Amino acid sequence: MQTLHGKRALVTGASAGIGAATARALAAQGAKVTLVARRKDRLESLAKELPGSTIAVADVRDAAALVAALSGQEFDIAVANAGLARGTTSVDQGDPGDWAEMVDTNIKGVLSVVHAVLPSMRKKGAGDFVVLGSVAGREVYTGGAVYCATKHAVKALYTGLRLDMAGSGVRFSTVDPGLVETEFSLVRFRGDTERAKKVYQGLQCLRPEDVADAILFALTRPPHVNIGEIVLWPTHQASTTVVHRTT
Ligand code: 8X3
Repeated sequence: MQTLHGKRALVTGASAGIGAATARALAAQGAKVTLVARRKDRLESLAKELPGSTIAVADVRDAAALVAALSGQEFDIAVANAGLARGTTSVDQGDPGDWAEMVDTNIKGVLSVVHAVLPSMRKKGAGDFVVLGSVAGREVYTGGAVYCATKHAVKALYTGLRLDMAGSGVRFSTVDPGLVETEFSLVRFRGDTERAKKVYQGLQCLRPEDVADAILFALTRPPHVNIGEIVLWPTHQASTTVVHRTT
């Protein structure tokens, strides 16, 4: 097992959910974490908890802004976590604004991290690049066409990065969770708490910490081992549409 002590890590979408849990897990292992998100107040309060961490307020949809916010920093680890879903309407009735937000955040957001960190990792001949995929990148469900398309794209980017960077010394991983209880559904349903609650009702979902734990597993393998793909489900979720609920 590799130690993360003193490693410089970047986590996007660090203000909540899987991103915040990952930042905590990395910091607990001694990494110095740069927390990236749009919500400065949330980043500041998390940074207070995590010794050695710094914040970079940026929207991952803007690659130039992310590079500027990181002001020439180099990283050993990057976790491209920022992502979101909007709505579950049939694709023919979808809102182009929602599509743009999902495509720009979920796909371009990963590319922004690529742009900001990979050149220096390649130069160094080492690094860990983790993308947050989803089981939605492996299946498509009714009402999820565009979100699922973005997560399929994330999987394609992960595969393409491995191919393009073969021999570089950089390891690539995709961590693809099923239902995780976070603000994800609240964001998807634009603050409709009742609707968001129903997604998780009667099911012991994954916790953000479970996903952070999977990321940590990949990052702490010996240098010759690249954990490529981790898919994790709640025990009572068999597919994106088959979920056993107790109520
Ligand atoms: C989130 C999982 O099944 O809600 O990426 O799309 S799902």
